[in-house]
Amino acid sequence: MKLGLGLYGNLLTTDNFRFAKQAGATHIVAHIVGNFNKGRATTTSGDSAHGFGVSDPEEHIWTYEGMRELRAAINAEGLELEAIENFEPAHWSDVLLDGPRREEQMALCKRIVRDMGRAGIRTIGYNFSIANVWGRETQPVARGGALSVGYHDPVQPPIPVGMVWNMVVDQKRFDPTGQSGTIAPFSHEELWRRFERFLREMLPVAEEANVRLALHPDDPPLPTLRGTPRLIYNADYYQRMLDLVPSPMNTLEFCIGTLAEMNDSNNIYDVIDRYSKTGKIAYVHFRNVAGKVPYYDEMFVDDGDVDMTRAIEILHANKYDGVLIPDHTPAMSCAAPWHAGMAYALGWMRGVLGVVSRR
Ligand SMILES: [Mn+2]
Repeated sequence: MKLGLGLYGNLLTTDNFRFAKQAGATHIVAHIVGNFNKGRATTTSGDSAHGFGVSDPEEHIWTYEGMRELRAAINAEGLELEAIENFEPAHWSDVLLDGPRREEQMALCKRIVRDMGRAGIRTIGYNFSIANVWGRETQPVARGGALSVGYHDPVQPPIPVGMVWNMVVDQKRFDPTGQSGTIAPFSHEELWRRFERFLREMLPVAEEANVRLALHPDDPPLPTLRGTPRLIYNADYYQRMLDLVPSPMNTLEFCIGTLAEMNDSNNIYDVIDRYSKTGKIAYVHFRNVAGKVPYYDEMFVDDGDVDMTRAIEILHANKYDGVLIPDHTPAMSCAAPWHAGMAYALGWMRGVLGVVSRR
């Protein structure tokens, strides 16, 4: 297994590539959407009215040149770019909503996947979600009073028009009060129908480009959020997704934290065992939690409900050979809260990986 670090857009700097290398990582996952791209939030759910901010479909990073430059900058520090994470909501809002610009947006998403292949980036993580991550609050709930995010069953206002994936995709139509209209509820089967259509059109392009589409489960994993259905809120639905359109490029962005938050009948160790045996895990979000929806908090890697050493042992036993990244971590009380949290998680993971890999 390989150790990676996920970096938000504003953190994709030479210093942070060196930080990752110094902490023992060999791979980078670039998460390049949202407020994260603008030097603001790194651990919260963003502003309650505006979510993660305005989605800008024109960012240079989404061009072939932008991707090639990003990969070259990472390679220059002796690291590999493992994946880009998430399409910009403005790239595919009408794919998610089945809106009038769907065809044009599908063409754009296909262009991005083709350009990723040309630039030598082999994986795009994505989350086929209308509401995305929403409703978490930051509190001093992790060990030693470390600030961490959690979900505590908040009241769920409907999503205003002009917002998708917890970002503003249409500033002209967006009204944060929702008085100009909200996204109407629709069925889970309709969401699966949209998702299947997306996969059937995208996977042939992904196969040709040799780029894996890696699906993140819905976080928080509730059946509905803000009145809209969720796709992967029960671990069994990952199998439904793999069976829906079989393809070597139809893969999982396997988020152990989200899977552990699921209030389903599955045991997290069985879930890790079952899916690592399929060979369909593109990469792993390695994160611990306490609780399940609708009440949970994110914890330090060695301090939640999940025995993360056992998680690594299962992955190793099933010959998973991909990348693990820490996902989020609580922020540590010091001058560099995010970096300290990540260095702690990376060091812990590297130690356990070293021991387990000798068995
Ligand atoms: Mn995750």
